[in-house]
Amino acid sequence: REIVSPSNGASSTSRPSKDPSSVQADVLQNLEFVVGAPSNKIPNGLDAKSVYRGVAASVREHLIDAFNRTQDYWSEKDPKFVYYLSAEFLMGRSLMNAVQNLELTGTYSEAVKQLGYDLETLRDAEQNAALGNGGLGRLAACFIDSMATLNLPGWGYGIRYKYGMFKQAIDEKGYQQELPDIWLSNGNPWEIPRPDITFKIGFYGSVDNFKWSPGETIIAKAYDNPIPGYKTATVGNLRLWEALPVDEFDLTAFNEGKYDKAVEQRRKAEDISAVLYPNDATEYGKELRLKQQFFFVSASLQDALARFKAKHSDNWQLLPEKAVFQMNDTHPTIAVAELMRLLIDEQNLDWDTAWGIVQKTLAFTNHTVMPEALEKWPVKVLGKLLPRHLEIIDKIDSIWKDSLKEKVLAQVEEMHKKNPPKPKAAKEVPLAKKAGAPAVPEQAEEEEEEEEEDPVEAALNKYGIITENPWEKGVKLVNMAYLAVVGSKAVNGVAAIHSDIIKRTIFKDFFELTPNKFQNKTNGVTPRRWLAWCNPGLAALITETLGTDAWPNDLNLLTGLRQYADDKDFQKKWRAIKHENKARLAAKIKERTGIDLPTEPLYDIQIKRIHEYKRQYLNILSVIYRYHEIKTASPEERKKFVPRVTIFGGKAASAYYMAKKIVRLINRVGMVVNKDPDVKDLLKVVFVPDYNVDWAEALIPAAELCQQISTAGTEASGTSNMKFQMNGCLIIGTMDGANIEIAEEVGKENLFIFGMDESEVPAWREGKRAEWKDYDPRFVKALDMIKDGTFGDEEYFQDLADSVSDMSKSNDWFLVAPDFTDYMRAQDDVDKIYQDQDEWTRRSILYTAGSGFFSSDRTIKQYADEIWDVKPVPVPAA
Ligand code: CJB
Repeated sequence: REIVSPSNGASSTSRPSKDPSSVQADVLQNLEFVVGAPSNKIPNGLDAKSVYRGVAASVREHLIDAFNRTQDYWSEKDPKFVYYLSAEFLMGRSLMNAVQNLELTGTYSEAVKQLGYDLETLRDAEQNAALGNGGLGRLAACFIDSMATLNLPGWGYGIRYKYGMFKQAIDEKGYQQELPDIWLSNGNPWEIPRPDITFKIGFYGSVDNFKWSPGETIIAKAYDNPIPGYKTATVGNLRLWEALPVDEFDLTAFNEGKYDKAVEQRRKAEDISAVLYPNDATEYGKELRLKQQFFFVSASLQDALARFKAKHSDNWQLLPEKAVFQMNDTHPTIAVAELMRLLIDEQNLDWDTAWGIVQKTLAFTNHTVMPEALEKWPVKVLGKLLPRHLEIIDKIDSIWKDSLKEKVLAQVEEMHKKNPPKPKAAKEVPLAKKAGAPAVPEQAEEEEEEEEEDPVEAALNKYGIITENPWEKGVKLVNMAYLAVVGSKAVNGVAAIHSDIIKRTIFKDFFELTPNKFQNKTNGVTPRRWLAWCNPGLAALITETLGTDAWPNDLNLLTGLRQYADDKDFQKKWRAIKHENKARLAAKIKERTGIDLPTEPLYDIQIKRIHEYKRQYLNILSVIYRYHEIKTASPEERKKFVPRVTIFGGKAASAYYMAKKIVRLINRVGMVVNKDPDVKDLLKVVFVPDYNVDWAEALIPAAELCQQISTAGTEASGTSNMKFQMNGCLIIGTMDGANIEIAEEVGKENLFIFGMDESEVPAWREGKRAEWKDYDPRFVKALDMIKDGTFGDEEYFQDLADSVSDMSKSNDWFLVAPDFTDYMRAQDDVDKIYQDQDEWTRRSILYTAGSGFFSSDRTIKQYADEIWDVKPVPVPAA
C-alpha cells in the first residue's frame, strides 16, 4: 500500500505563547464580565459549570483571534474551497480539544490550578455537542479537524440542532428510555452567532413558467464554530444554520388577542432546526426531514455562491475552480437540484451551462448499502415542498435517460441477437376493444400494458432517478442516491471493500457507464482526539520512544514502534499504561452505574449504534453461553477461565423494535450475571448508559479487545475499529469494512478473524440457509436460557430468540446462527492468547504501530488531491 505522508510540515508551534499568569487574569476577567459572576465569589465561590464558562470564554479569545486571521488570509488569497455538506457533525466536547490543539494545555492547567480548580473537573462540566447519530457524524467531525490541521481552505456546513442526539437512560427493567438532549442549556461558548449572515429559504408554493413563488419563507441564520488545527496557525470553520421566522411576530393577530397565532410562524420555522432525527442508517421519509435537508443545503449554497460572486461577479464558469461541495451521504443531495436552481433561476444561466458547472462542483460519498438508508422521496412529498426542484429533477432525469437511449438500444439489440424474443401469439381482440363495447375493465388494460412494455424503456428505467415504487403501484419516488451520482464529478465509498461493493450492487449500472467517476476513500479518524488527547499515558510513551512529538501530524511515524514489539521492558511499560486506563474507566463506570469492576480481567468492548447488522446479539449470546459454562464448571475447571469484563454501549433508534430488545437483553444479562455469586470476578457484563463521544474517549484507551463483528458486506467501514487499533486494542471481527485494511496493516494473523466473508453471504441468504439445521448446541443452549426466563421477560424476548432460530418466522438475515460456531472458536483463541501476556502485548504494539494509515489526515489528503483539487494555504504565524 502506498502511504501518503500527510504531514502539514510544521515541526513546532505556530501559535503565540502565553504565560499562566496572563491566562489567569484573562479567566478572571471573563468570569466577571462574560459569565457575570459576582466579584465576591470569584474565584472560589463558584460551581464548576460557571468556572468552565469563564475558562471556555478565555480559550475562545485565542480561537477567534486565529480564526479571523485564517479567514481573512484565505479570503485575500482566494484559493479553491471545499464545503463539506453534512446533516450531522458529532463534535463531542470542545474545551480540552481546543486547549490541546492550541498547545495551551500546560498554561491553562497551571492557571486553573492557581485559581483552585483542575482542568479535568472543568472538562466534565461541558455538555457534549451530539449533533450526529454515529459513525457518519463523527467522521465529519474528524474530517474538519484534519482539514484545519492540513491548512486546507474549507468549511463544514450543517444544522445547529437545538436538541441533539437523545439522552439514553436505562430503567430498572433494563429498558431504554429516551430523554431530550438540552445541550445548549449552559450556553455554547464555542460558537459565534452571525445575526448579519442570513438567507431566505422558500418552501411550498407554485411554479409558473419556471418561476417559483414559495408559499412559505423562513430565515437561515449562521453560527460559526472555529475548528483549530494542530501545530498550525489555521483555524477552520464549521458553519451551522438555525431556522428563524421572517417575521418574529404577527402583530395583527396579537392585537386581536390571538396570542397563539401571533407566534405560530416562529414555532413553525424553529421546528426545522429543532431536532436531530435519531435514526442511524434508516430512512425516515418525513416531510420535516426533507425540509431540514433543503434548509441547510440551500443556505450553504447561497452563502458560498454569494462569497464567490463578491469576488468573481458573474464569471460562473470559474465556480468549479473555486468551490467544491462534498455531499456526506444522501442527506444533502437535494444540492444537485438547488445548485441548478440557483444558477438558472437566480443567476440566469442556461440549462447546459449550469449543468456543466454542477457536474464539476459536486461530489458524493456513499456510507452504506443498507437499502433502508438510501433515501427515496415520494414525488408527491418532494413536489409539494419543493415544486421547482421537482421540475428540475424531472428534467435532469429525462435528459439523462435520453442521453442513454442509443446505448441502451444497442444493448437491447445485442441481447435480442443472442436471445431472440419469442414471437407474440396473435391475440383475440378483447371484447372491450370491439366497437360499441362497454368501457375497458381496468384489469384487462393493465395486463395489456405490462405485456407491451417497450424493452428500451424497461432497460432505461434502471437508470431512472424518478421511478415507480416497486412496493406500491403508481407511487413514484425520487432516488436521491441516483440523483447524486448523475450530478457529481466523483462518487466514493468509505473503505476498499465497500467501494467495491457499491460498484457491483447499488450503482452497478452507473459504474458501467462512468467507471472513472467511482473512487474509494477509506475512512480515517483524527489521531489528536483519538490517541494523543484521550490516551495521554500512551502518547507520552510513544513520544519518548520515537524521540519526537511529530507523530500526531504524521501518523506513519508510528511504524517506528514495530521494532519494540518484542522488547520485554517496553511491553511492560505498554501494559502498565493500559492498566491505568482500565482503572480510570472502572472508576468512571462505578460513578455512573454503581458497578464495581476488577481491573485484572480482559476488557472486551463493543460500542456502536445498536443494529441487527452490527450483531451485538451475537456477542451477548456468546456471553450468555460463557455464563452458563462458568456456572456449571467444577472448581478445577473454573481455574481455566480467563476473567472478562464485557462492556456494551450504544443507542437504539427509538422506533427500532429489535434493537430495543437487544438493549434490554444485554441489560438483563448484566443484572443477573453481575450479582451471581457463582461467577464472582470471572465475568461482568456492563451496559454503559448514554454512550457518546465522551464515553468513547474513556472506553477506547482502556479496551483490550473490541468487537467489530458485523455480517460481512454490511458495515461500510466502521471507524471505532480504527480508534481502538490506534490505542493498541485487539480486534475480534469479520472480514468486513475497514477491518480488512486493518488486517493488511497489522497482519491478519494478529486479529481474531471469524465468520463468512462477503462472497459467501448471498448464497447463504438465497438458498443454503433453507437446508441448514446444524445449530451449534452452545447456540441452542444460550437461546434456551433466554427463553426459559433465566434473565426474566421470556415472553418479551421470544421474538428476538425466534429471529435467529425459527425460519418460519424470520430468516436470520444477518447470519447470527451460522457465524456463531466460528465466533466461539475465535473467542477461544482470544482467551488462549490473553493468557500469554507477552504475545498479547506484542500484538497490541503492532496494532498501534500499524495505525498510521487510518489517520483522517491521510483520508483528507486523498480527498483533497483526488476529488477536490484543493491545495493547502498555510496561514502565516502571528
Ligand atoms: N453510517 O453512521 C452512519 N449513518 C448512516 O446513515 C450511514 C452510514 C456509517 O458511516 C460511517 C462513516 O463512513 C461508516 O464507518 C459506517 O460503516 C457506516 O455505518
